[in-house]
Amino acid sequence: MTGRAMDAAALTGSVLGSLGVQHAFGVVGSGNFHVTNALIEAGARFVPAAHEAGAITAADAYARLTGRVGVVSVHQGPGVTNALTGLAEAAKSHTPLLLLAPEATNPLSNFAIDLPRLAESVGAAFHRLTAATPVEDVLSAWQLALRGTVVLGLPLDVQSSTVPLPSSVDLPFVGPPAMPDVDGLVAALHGARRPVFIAGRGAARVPWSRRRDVLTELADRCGALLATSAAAKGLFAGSPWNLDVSGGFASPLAASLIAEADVIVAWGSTLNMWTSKHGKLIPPGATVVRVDHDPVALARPLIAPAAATVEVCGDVGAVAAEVLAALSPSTGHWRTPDLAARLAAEVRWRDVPYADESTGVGIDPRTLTIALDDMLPAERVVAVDSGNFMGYPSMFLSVPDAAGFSFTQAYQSIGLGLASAIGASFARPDRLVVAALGDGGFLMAAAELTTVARHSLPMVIVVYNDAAYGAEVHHFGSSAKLDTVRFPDADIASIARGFGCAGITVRSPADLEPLRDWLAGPRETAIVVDAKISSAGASWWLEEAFRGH
Ligand SMILES: Cc1ncc(C[n+]2csc(CCOP(=O)(O)OP(=O)(O)O)c2C)c(N)n1
Ligand SMILES: [Mg+2]
Repeated sequence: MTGRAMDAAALTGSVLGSLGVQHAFGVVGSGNFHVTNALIEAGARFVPAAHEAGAITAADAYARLTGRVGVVSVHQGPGVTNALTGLAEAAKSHTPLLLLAPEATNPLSNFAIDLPRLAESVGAAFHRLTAATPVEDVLSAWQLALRGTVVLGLPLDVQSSTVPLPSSVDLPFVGPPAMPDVDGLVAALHGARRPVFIAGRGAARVPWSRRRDVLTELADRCGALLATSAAAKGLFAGSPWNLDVSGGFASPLAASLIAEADVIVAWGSTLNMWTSKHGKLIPPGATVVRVDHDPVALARPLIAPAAATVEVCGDVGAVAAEVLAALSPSTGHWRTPDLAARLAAEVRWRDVPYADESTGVGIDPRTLTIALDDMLPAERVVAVDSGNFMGYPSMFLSVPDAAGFSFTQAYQSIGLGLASAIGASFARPDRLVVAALGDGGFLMAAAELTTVARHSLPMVIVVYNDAAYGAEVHHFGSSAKLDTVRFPDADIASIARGFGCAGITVRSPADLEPLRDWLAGPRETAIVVDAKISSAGASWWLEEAFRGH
């Protein structure tokens, strides 16, 4: 910051720049023109998106994968409301995210909306820039954003007012939380014969490597098997005791082992209906311990009755380290050589035998995904949209670690996957980003191919194309009138080429050869794989989810 006075818009951008913002995503209009330019001047790279929905979801994924606050800059009124679905997803995922939202505070303005209530309605915090204390306002919003999703209202009149620069700023000091009582957890693990750890979003937050290490060590100490929620997929990748995802995406062996647990410790996971398979993976005789830094998460009732429950409110890594120090090694556990061999042979979905339903016109999505798993480099980030197809990439593609998976599914919106992959590309330029989308979700967000092409993002975009809103087709069944959810086939490869990406059509594994060529380099543009899939029936995880509703 230089000079002794500047307008509040420039000051806002400058303060954010000095906080170390490296990337900001958005769509520029008159209301955020100055603040965005000030951010750029302060050193941030601005990524213009085609639509605010894309901008905010890219920032959300960027934040999840880097641990930095995702910064989004939009125009007032429609710019903000266009970002609303992504804002809800971020808020429900507790993503550290700051939405710079210009405000027309004159109620007679055609742009006027009730921004505080709008933010509140989707679970985001709200803070407003004032002319009196602009630096404190930005810093307070930033502090809030380090812990969750925040809308920073930037009233247009405040933005243009000249504000003095303060010589110093006082902010409250937030100390580390006190260590909770871990005796109940130590006792549960001490007596456990078949413990299972299920790590969720709270454990997989960046920086997750220390949490992963201490959880793995603690699991070794007490002989626990390791699993994650879908959102935390990859956290225990490489461990011979990794069961991968718990819940509807669990392989038969993983599900049967979790259902045999006598102690389940949920680390930063609420064990919601997805992770617990509607409670079926919580054995009635088990003790369930939930460890979470968020008291609100712990206050949620457990989805199924358990023999005993313990709640520990504290940082997952710190609690695990405390328990590790207190727990003596266990003798009676289920980590036998026999189980290790079974896990190595059967726990991955791709090793479970199936009857290939490829028809020549459409490829079996399992066959497609296994072929992709073989072809794509291991160092990858997989971003998955929502829909009937979503289990295939989540279950049949492996990822190297928790930074290898971007799962924007807390609000169950379709259409977020492509933007999530865009954010991942900026977060992890060192990895190949793979977007896995349904045709419906792709077409909802296809405008963001402009962003992909504009930034020459070398990603692989796989569209599981069944020419339908497959989830809805399967939800209502063949007896229903389904004209509203079935469509003529769209030539998505041509659409992709129109945006300047490469596009290929795939009906059999042999059709993937151009992808192999593309992977060999130089990967100058993204490649879109329009995979025409055979889809005789609903995916088994979805059938189960529908039964559960
Ligand atoms: C924004 C939004 N609109 C509508 C829905 C309802 N919905 C859930 S799944 C789905 C179909 C998705 O179709 P597609 O992306 O092709 O995936 P598929 O189910 O066919 O695999 C729809 C419309 C939703 N979840 N989100
Ligand atoms: Mg579809």
